[in-house]
Amino acid sequence: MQQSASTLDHPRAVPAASWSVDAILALFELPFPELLYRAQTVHRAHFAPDRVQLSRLLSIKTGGCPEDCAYCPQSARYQTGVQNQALLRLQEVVDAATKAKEGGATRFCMGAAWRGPKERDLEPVLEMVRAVKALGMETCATLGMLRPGQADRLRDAGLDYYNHNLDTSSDFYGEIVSTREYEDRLDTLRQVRGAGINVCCGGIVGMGESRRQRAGLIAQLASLDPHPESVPINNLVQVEGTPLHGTDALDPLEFVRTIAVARVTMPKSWVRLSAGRSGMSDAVQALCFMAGANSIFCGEKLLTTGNPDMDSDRALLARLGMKAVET
Ligand code: SAM
Ligand code: DTB
Ligand code: SF4
Repeated sequence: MQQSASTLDHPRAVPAASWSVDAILALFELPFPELLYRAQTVHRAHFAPDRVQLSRLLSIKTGGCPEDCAYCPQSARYQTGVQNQALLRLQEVVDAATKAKEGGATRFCMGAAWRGPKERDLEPVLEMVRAVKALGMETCATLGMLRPGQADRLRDAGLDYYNHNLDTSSDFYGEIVSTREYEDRLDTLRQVRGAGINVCCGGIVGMGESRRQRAGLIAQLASLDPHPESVPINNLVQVEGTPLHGTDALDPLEFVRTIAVARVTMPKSWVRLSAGRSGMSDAVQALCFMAGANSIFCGEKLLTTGNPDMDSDRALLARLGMKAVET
């Protein structure tokens, strides 16, 4: 069995099937019906095909980020009109989580525009995690790179998931981010896994990468051992002022293929149809579910950009005869 150099080294790790970039590229190149058939077959072996998990995002600290991620409206380097907002107060977070739970979300994900949490930032976030957990929701945080010991403290506070994306393939990464290395991302993922926190890790497509580079991203994700429990696949949300604004949009069917390839290569992971849904037709979203997506972000806002509101998602799921996962 081929193991990639970046395979996570953790005692709970079980050997995963190995996928080379070429093998994944070959999946991308299958006739569309064949690829969807394979993805459906894998999906149905592990999940009910009519169920969707709902996660809700909240930006707990917005804008003014020192990093230079070319897609991100929250980088201090780009003029995007995003209003900077210091860390929210605990009660604001609890109120948002309560509302999210009432709306049917089972997981609440707190995002901060940091390179990584400073020591003085972590304590208030731990309180937020404790409070959201106490509401009976799954907790998730995405705070940037973690330093040794920080993941353990998040786990002890009750953090169920940590989101940290690889974003793209290692050979395209340098075009997108210069302020941190790919290896830094893998290191944070090791710390999360090492603390026993579930890993939420995916990427963004539609950033001008090639199909081979999309295959490279999926290969890297599928080489994580064990696979991430959640795999968010984001379609770039183009925000004016960011360097990637004006990039040629990805063919929606190529987005569906990316979802299908993620499903085939990571059979037991929750694959999330993530950012970019506002720009997608209902029919494309339905194809994503057919391709094995079984999770979405719900509610009218992601972190700083828009997302379909709960009413339109309820209507879409009803039209498709699909149901939200409860707890
Ligand atoms: N600052 C932390 C970090 O970068 O790890 C956490 C928040 S950051 C906004 C979380 C993720 O959101 C990024 O890794 C990226 O994958 C995704 N993201 C940010 N801007 C996006 C955009 N315009 N379109 C799609 N996904 C985006
Ligand atoms: C993920 O993969 N996508 C989410 C979440 N993890 C943190 C973020 C999407 C952000 C889209 C742009 C914005 O709203 O600022
Ligand atoms: Fe900062 Fe995260 Fe945005 Fe990068 S993706 S600029 S680290 S908030």
